[in-house]
Amino acid sequence: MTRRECLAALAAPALVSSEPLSIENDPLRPRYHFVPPRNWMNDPNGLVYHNGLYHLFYQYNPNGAYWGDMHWGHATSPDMVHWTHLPVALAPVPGGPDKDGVFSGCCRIHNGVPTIFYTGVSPETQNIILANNDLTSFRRFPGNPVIAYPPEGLEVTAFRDPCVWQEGEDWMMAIGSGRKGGNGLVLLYRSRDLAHWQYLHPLAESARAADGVIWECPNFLPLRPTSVLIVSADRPIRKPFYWTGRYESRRFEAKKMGAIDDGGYCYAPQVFVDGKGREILFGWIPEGRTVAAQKASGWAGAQSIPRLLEVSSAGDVLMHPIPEFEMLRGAEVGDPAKLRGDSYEVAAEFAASDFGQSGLALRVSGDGRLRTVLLYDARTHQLSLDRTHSSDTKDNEQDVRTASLSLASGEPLRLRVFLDRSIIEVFANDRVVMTSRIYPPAVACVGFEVVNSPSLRRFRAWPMHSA
Ligand code: DQQ
Repeated sequence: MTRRECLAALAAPALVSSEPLSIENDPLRPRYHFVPPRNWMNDPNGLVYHNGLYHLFYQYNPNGAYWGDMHWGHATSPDMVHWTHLPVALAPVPGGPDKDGVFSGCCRIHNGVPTIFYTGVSPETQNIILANNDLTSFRRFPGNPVIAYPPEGLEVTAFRDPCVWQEGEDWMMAIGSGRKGGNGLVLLYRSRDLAHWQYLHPLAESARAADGVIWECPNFLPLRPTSVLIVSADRPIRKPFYWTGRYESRRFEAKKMGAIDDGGYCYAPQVFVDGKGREILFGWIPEGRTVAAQKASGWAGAQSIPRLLEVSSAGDVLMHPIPEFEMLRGAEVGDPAKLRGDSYEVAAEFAASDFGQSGLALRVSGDGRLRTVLLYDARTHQLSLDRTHSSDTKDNEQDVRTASLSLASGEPLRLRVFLDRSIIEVFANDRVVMTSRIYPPAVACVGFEVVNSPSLRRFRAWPMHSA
């Protein structure tokens, strides 16, 4: 090897190898976001903190890296950062109310017993499972399905994804739905004993088809003084939204609407209360490449960095990456010119008053041709994530996504960016989040640049260790 070849080899990431591509050495597979050992994953399910451990269940296809034959995968963690994979928790039971799939749902602790509420597909019905104390064995409730049909007289396009909470002596359940020929809808039920459920009325309903003809995976947080409803709007868009408003006498008066994520790659989020009493959101990060590429890679889907939710006095939902992820930070890099790689966190602050467009370019190729660009335009108040030159192949989704972000007078632009090989998660001023996927050639694209560096006021970065 010549000295030049030797230096080139040292500068390149360790993944340059002649080994055949496998899940273990796949340079696009995230290193610190949760991913199952193999195959397809979508929605987070049954999030719960019990007996000192976090349990993450998830929609899982054990047959391959494509959607279908829905099971619940399972993992546990002491900190929501490091996970231990456990055997598949729930599988469809032939002849049962979930024979065609165990769809999404939640887990609550009822009289000390972890109790799972989920949608069985046969078609869609609501069902209950009781788990043992460490959530490793599961007993189906003999009275399943506890809700066998949508409300009488209501023609719906979906009836799934129960979200359950307690109100005094009553249990409440919100179910994702949509009116046939109409718009997204969340149905509200109540029960005293979990076995018998009475339909009350819609908890919320979309006024326009543009906000989704089906509202999947509702999450309702009956907080005081401001309650939060989150839904994943399906068709014509696929996007999670929130509404904040007042919840009185079991009626929700929605006042303000906002996006949970504007990047296009966070869907079906689920919120739960963690061991510290915090409201935490996990979202499914889908792939942005062809099904053939997913199948070839042997895995598809990741979970977002858990987000800590907060409702501002103005009724906005603020989102922060949980501080636990800071434990993965390596040695700090203070000079942007020295940052390289495919896996890091950046915290950058730009002065708002003296710039037009500012931002960051990630995964830049040696020749500068390939790059993913995050840009804020102070004149249009738009944050944009440009993937049109993220990779060479047209097999990957390539577009520019934008989000509105108005800064108050004197407020700097504060960006927290988490890059994890093919995942980018951007938190801007804690009120806009954009999650995206990119598939650049691994070795070539490890460069980083600041766009309009004179406006940069603070910069810190850390390579991230694998979780
Ligand atoms: N995913 C599940 C459904 C849910 C959808 C099926 C949202 O329960 O509505 O895999 O991604």
